[in-house]
Order: sequence, then C-alpha cells, then structure tokens
Amino acid sequence: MKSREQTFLMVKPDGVQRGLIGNIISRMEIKGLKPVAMKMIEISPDLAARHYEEHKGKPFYEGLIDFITSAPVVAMIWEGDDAVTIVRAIVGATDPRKSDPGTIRGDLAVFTGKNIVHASDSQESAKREIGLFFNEKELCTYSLPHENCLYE
Ligand code: IDP
Ligand code: MG
Repeated sequence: MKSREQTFLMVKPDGVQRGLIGNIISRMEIKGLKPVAMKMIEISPDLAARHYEEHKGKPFYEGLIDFITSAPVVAMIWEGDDAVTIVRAIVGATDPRKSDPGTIRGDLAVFTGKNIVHASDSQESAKREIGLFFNEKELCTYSLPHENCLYE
C-alpha cells in the first residue's frame, strides 16, 4: 500500500462546543482524505505550550493557551497526496473575515481567536505536531478501496 503524506488537524474547543466535529470530518472525507488517527482530549498547559511554541511572546499567546485548554479538542491525522496543502486550503485563512466562502473558517467562523480548527502549515510542522499528539501505536494502517478513483 502506498504511504501518502500525513497532516495534523484539530477541532478546537469552539468547534467541539458548537457541534461542528462531524461537519469538519465530513469535509475531509468527501475530499478523499483518509483518517488514520483520531481522539478527543483535554490539552494540558504543557502540551498547549509545546504546540504553540512559535507564538510565545505574541500579544494573543496567553489567551490562545487559555482557550485551547478550556474544553476538549478532537485531534486527528489525515492522509493523502499533498495532504498538508489540501487541508490548509479546506480550512481557509487564519482570520475568518478574510477566509474564502466554502472553507471551514469562511463558512463557520467570524473571529481569529475562535477559528474552529488548527491545521499543520508545512510537512515539518505536521511531523512535529503528529509527534506531540500521537504515539505510533495510535496510527491505523488500512486501504481505501476508492483510492483508484482519486489518484492517477
Ligand atoms: P493558523 O491557525 O492559521 O496556522 P497562526 O498564525 O499559526 O494561524 O496562529 C495560531 C492561532 O493563534 C490561530 O489559529 C488563532 O487561533 C490564534 N491567533 C493568531 N493570531 C491571532 C490574533 O491576532 N488574535 C487572536 N488570536 C490569534
Ligand atoms: Mg499556524
């Protein structure tokens, strides 16, 4: 079975509390991406700090840590060719006022601090974030019978 690119996607507390988990998963599935790991967790302050370390010191950092630890999140790994780029495109721009309609943030959010999802922004970030949230045993290996219809 061909191993394709993996990316990390997380439904943030606002997405969970607004009942949007299924909507977000559905958008990934109908695009043709394959879920290989998924779990609901409460992020610890330590994990939050490690996940968002690039933003330490920015004006919104403390609020972001408080927010991401305020209620459960759903952490996922999605797989497919160019999965990082494709998932970021489905997620939309960081500021929902500028996200295109049709994207998750463009359709469902209005404020940058409550923009529903996190998605890795590069293959390096994806590897790092997958390693932060999952151990290898939590990843599933299986085939999608319809992959021949998706890829050349
Ligand atoms: P991204 O989630 O689109 O990759 P980043 O710039 O990496 O965006 O920022 C991480 C998260 O920090 C954003 O998704 C958002 O929740 C929060 N954030 C970023 N900039 C601001 C801001 O100016 N005000 C409030 N929250 C922000
Ligand atoms: Mg980011």
